[in-house]
Amino acid sequence: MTGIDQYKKNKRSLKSILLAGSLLISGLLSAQQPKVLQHGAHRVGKRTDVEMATWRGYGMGQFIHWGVYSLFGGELNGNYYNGAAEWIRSWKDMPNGVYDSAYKQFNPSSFDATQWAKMAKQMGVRYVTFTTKHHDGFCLWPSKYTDYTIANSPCKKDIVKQVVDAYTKEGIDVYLYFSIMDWHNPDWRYDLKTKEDSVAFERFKLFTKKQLTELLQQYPQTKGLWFDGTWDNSWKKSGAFTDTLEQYLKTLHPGLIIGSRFRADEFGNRHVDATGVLMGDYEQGWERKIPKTYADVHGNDWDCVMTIPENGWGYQKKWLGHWKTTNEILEMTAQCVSLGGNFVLNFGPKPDGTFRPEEVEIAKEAGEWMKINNAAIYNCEYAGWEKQDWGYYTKKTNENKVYMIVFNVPVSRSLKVKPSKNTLVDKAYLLTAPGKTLSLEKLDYDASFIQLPSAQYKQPFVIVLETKEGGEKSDEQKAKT
Ligand code: FHN
Repeated sequence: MTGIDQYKKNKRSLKSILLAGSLLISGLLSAQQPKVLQHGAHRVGKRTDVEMATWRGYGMGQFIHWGVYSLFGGELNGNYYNGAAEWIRSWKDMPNGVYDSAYKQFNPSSFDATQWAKMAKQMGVRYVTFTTKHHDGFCLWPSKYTDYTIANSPCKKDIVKQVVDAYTKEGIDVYLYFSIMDWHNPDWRYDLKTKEDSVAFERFKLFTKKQLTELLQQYPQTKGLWFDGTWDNSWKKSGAFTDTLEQYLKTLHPGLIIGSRFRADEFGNRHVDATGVLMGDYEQGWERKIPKTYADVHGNDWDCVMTIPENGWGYQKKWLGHWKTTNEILEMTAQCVSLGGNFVLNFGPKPDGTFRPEEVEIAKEAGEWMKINNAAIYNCEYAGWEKQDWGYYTKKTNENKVYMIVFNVPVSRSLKVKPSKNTLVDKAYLLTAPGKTLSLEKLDYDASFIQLPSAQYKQPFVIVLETKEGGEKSDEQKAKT
């Protein structure tokens, strides 16, 4: 290489270093100066009011999907729909008009909202989310703004009112599910590509506002709205409207809780705005999945909604494949609460208004467990302790109590307990035997073993750890090898 070549090479590398440096600096600067959004999140961090504190403490909830789709139960002419049964209207084999006139057969002769609410109460759920209108657009309340409602079915009863009243009477808080996407309304658009689309969608937005206002005015006990069907471009292009509407609904109904599925910002971002802040009172993206670690929830409130079969929210005549056992459901509940979230289990009542026997059984078994162990689920939060293989820690909010919800007993019966920094375990005992202290065998770093009494552990169980502040942490003693 000549001296000139060497000089050019050095110049080139200097240039690329300078370019990389300036890109880095401008990147850092723009990261420090978030975009100013007009319709982004209006709060950073969790809500601190009493309504949200109640929501946070629920632990376990129930979801109910019920509507015209239940009549089909995922079946059309002997074929089973290979997808969620409540989507059957969109099945290519569904003849035009068949679904939309099926409501004329919706007559749930055995529907008894009080029985539903009592089953939920016995199961131990503390809130319910009920489908007032799913994607098919059929309203389970007699809405003034469309004819496609329960009032025009042979049922005629205001189902939403009955559910709201019955659950409220049992002390279970009610949240109303509402699909923005509405396959029945001619003004609904997936996207806004023409002037005509925009004009129709303006009408649709007004219709939506009126229906939501109607729901909140007719069912004032409602604690929150659970939105769905907000993923299409038409809604994403309506960021300003979603923002104004959310604020309007909250003014109408102070304390109202709305998750992150509702809003879009002015750039069409959903859930999280262009600056990375959650839009909504809690993260609503955990559908049929649970975060693995606390870091995954980004400091937000959240809940997980889960089906009993693998997929399918509305009634399915046949549950194909695996469906969850009560112990799996309890484990998911424990996992969610241990990561600071609520767990919500879905039920899909039959067209006659009764639940399938599997659902009744799960509600009963889960309730029996919750009756004994609910202290580890209600008003509990992330404990901040290192997860161990035996199960999940939950911490009672504002108390010095940590619960171990044990699902896997090792053959040694030794359960490792490793508290968070500056926390010591004062006392350990089984939730069912508070008078009998379990001894803690100290390990040579800041952990202990609890040796379980010899017994057959057939069900998940709870150990209470009374804690106190203190204890300097030492690093795990590693042998020098
Ligand atoms: O498409 C719906 C589905 O049918 C069901 O209602 C679930 C419940 O979370 N939400 C939608 C998919 O995200």
